[in-house]
Amino acid sequence: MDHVNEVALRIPAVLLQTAVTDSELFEYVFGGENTLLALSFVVNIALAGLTILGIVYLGRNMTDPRAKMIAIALMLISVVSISSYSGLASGLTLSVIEMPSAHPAAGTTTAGEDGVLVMWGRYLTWTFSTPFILIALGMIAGSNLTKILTTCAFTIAMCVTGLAAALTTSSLLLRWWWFALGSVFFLVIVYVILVDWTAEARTTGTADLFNKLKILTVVGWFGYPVLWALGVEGFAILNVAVTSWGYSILDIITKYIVTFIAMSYIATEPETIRGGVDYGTSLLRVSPGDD
Ligand code: RET
Repeated sequence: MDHVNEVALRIPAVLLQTAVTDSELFEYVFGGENTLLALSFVVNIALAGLTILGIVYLGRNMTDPRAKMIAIALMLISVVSISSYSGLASGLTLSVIEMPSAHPAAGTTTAGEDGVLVMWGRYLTWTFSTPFILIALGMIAGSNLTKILTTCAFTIAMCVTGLAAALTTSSLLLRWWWFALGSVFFLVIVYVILVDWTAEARTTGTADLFNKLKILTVVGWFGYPVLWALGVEGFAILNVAVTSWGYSILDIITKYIVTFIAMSYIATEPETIRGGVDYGTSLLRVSPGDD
């Protein structure tokens, strides 16, 4: 029984490494001393909202189901984003976490607690936003379901390992091990984009658009692991506000700019994008001559 009590007492300590509450974190971000950090969240909430409205406006006359599906995938990127940044701004997906003793940021205090501010909500929500970027890109290239789902699965794996890297406190080596695993998963995605989809887009006739999106995506996406390594989670060369702005700027490029470039092409429903009225139908159509 004593053992059970002991375990029960330890659970909250393990789950809540920190005693800082959501409202204290909210106060820390919006209390006036971290305006830069607060702005990195607020600007993205506004941009995600504007992007959703922009898609609705640009897509108002669309009729083709395939073109619409790409537009919906693009919209979902910003739907996830606005929710993600709301989570960060409210303090819900922020934590103060003590780094392992060998970590360069070990011994730091944040909001009166030992530890660094970890924006773990970012890694969690990329798990949901990045698949929509890849669905849109893969469909624009005219790729097949196998390749699109492969990249989706690998991006989910990459983001979850990034989350694990950020939250691991037991060992510095394990933090970098997670990071290395995530980087390998990332290379699978880069390969599919640069090799398979580039070739497919040429055949489909969307190479012009795809190549623009590809450069923004591949270059932009490489920025994330670099920031992770330079920021508080990694070598702690950049402070939290600069790291956060780094991610926010990368998000602006890889999400909103990519969305508007793609949307302005798709909204005109060119032949290369259209799937026809029956595209993806769930109804088995029987023609009159069949009976
Ligand atoms: C992590 C750490 C583990 C190794 C690698 C990473 C890559 C992250 C990337 C994120 C892209 C996010 C986007 C979000 C848009 O909503 C997880 C930082 C390689 C590429 C595009």
